[in-house]
Amino acid sequence: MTTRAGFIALIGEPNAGKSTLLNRMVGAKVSIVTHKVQTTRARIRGVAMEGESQLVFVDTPGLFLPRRRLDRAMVAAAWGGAADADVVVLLVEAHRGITEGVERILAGLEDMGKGRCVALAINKIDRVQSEALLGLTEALNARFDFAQTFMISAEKGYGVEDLRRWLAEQMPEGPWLYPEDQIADLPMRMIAAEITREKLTLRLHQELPYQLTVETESWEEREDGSARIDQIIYVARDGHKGIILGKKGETIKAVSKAAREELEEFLGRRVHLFCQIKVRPGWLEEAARYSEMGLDFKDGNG
Ligand SMILES: Nc1nc2c(ncn2[C@@H]2O[C@H](COP(=O)(O)OP(=O)(O)OP(=O)(O)O)[C@@H](O)[C@H]2O)c(=O)[nH]1
Ligand SMILES: [Mg+2]
Repeated sequence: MTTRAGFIALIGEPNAGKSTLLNRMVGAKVSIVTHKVQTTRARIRGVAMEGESQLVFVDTPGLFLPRRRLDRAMVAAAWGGAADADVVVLLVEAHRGITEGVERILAGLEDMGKGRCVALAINKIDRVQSEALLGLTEALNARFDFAQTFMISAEKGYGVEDLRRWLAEQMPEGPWLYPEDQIADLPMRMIAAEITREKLTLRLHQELPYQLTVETESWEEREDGSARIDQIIYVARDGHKGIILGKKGETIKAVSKAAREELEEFLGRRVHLFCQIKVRPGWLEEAARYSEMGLDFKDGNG
């Protein structure tokens, strides 16, 4: 049997459903998902097997017009993921169609040059009438030379099998890149930090989720089989600390509980999770914070 293996970058506007698709392909939640834009911050790899093909999916941050250093580093990571991939899958939201943001991404794909295999996945088809999809498919294919078009719902799973089978055929021949049973290529400490960041993002309003970062400070394996995990939530302002704590510490308590429960399910054992909030006005300009997130600090230079 000839084996195949390669990288597939999932790109698109923030909120297009890239992380949802990655998780569905992998069959486990390795990348966090929220209803808010700019959830994913770094490239996250998930591994799936399809017959003799190994598909390494690269989830990327959404592509948008960056303003801050963090935004620029995120967008650079996304384009970097696309440049390194064997196949690029562009996700476009069915109900939003060709937005300004999609136009900008198409221009970026043109700039990447010909010869790259780019597929189109119109996502969230569960949200529209099927008649609307034909027009959108035609309009997008008139704008860019896609190798193939798929209509999917990453959330409901529609069309995902077809996409996976097609991707498997596109992978170059070669040995598998990861052990057959590996599903993610992300340190556990980072997955743990991401889970806490997801719970914070789901609970906090407006800009606050974009002004914080979570790091796993220590991870201790205990004799009784449980793990003690200590995390730091960095915020930029004193007032933010109060909001995250909540009345009588209720907010942070609820966040830690939700994160701990998910971690326990993921790890299949007991977890003791301790989250501490630190006010650090300059964290968005600190190189160490970026490497913890898996981003290149220099990419954020304006
Ligand atoms: N109705 C519907 N919602 C979806 C579908 N796929 C994803 N979503 C929702 O869209 C929202 C964003 O999904 P994500 O997977 O976090 O999107 P993303 O592209 O990774 O977003 P960023 O990381 O911010 O760039 C979540 O609320 C998902 O549940 C789908 O097929 N149908
Ligand atoms: Mg994402």
